[in-house]
Amino acid sequence: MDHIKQKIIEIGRPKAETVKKLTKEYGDKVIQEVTVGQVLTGMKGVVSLLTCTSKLDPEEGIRFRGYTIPQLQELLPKMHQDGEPLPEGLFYLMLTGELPTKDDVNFISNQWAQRAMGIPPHVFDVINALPKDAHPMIQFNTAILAMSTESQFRKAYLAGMDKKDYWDPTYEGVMDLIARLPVIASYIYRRVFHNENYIEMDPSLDWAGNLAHMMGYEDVEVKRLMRLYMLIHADHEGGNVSAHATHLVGSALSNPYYSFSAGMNGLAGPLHGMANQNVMHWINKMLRDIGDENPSEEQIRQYAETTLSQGQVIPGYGHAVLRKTDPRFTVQLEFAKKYIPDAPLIQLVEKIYNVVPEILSSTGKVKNPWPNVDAISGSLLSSYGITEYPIYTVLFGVSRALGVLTQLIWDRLYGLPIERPKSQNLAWYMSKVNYQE
Ligand code: NMX
Ligand code: MLT
Repeated sequence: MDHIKQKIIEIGRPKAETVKKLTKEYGDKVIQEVTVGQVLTGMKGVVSLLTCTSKLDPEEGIRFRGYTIPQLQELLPKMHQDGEPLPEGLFYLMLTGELPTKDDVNFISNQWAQRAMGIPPHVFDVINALPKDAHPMIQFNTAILAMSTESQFRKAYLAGMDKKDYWDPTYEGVMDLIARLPVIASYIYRRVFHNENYIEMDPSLDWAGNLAHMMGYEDVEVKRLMRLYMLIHADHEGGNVSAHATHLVGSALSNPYYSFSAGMNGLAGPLHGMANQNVMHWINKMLRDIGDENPSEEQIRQYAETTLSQGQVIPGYGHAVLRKTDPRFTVQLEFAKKYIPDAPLIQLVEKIYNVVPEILSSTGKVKNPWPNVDAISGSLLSSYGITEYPIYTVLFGVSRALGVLTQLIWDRLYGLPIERPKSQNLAWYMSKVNYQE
């Protein structure tokens, strides 16, 4: 057994005991009241999940196991001192709760490079059977499901396994899956956008660097951007659609592939991960409609108001939890200012940032008028030549695997049962508040 699995046992077993005792001894303790409004607006603020990998503060943004993104940029091991942290280190942190050494990160990099080689040929056959113009998220998710033939969990479960060991084949599946996602994502990218001109992986490279390499980008800055992108999209506590869907499906003891696939179906929604592609459509339509590559703030204001008047959302703005500018937006803007300060798309993103929050606030209903992670990620990728917008949500998904699949391992360590909230019909809610039609 390798040292990471050893560590998981050391940390996980006492925590599982704590969960058991909390359930048994404090199971009846009331922690919160739930309002009708919360139920009818997507369960916002209802505390009902156990997730330790990261926590989202509405004012501050995300902390991964207590660390902000700027702190991770300081503390996690890097490929180059002046570069971005390796996402392998964030995976280790989310999994164990401890900061990794460079050796830990190298160990994970090597594991993922080895495991990436093992994708069975039928997975590529399945992708190739889809039309090339099928959205990359359809291709990505189909490949994830096709890989589930490899599930160690299923085999171990059928062979008979003690509940307390569920985490082990889950961990093996998660490691295989994360290792293989960059190969799948870049295969789809090269299939759809680069004439099936595939690029072999370079086992000497790190996980995110390899993704850039296999997509066809050798530039050092693109590799740095990819490491940053993979870092910041990895996790957003447990209640976002992709994390919650992965957890829910996983609670039926569905294997990591089925569970992650559920999460990716959610990520493909325009209110979640697909917003990064839609931001670029919104920007391009604005430039076309205005007929100027360099619109004024007043022109942007008018265009944004038209979007709202047509009953549409402004993609990249708003959030279900955040009430300030997303730190994931800020860190990408800082990256852009460091490396490509004159990029026209980034300047446009800043102009939009100057205008849109005020317009959204003036509606009186938008709870958070500030930009989220998606308001800039596509413009940054585009500025480096990755202009094929439909691949953006796939890249988000590759990164999101790190968080939601670590959460799944912890679900198994904690021994969490099947999730099954109670639903009621409309008459029940009406009777609760004596509502008469
Ligand atoms: N543009 C226009 N209207 C908005 C926006 C926006 N960006 N954000 C919220 N609203 C509206 C929302 O549609 C709702 O309208 P109505 O009452 O008519 O149904 C009202 O404001 C209240 O919504 P909130 O409570 O502020 O937001 P909610 O928690 O329901 O939704 C989002 C959160 C993120 C789904 C929403 O802000 C949105 O649709 N944003 C645009 C899409 C987007 O950028 N999604 C990506 C989120 C991050 N991610 O990667 O997942
Ligand atoms: C995410 O990264 O999952 C999004 O910001 C959505 C969320 O947190 O609800």
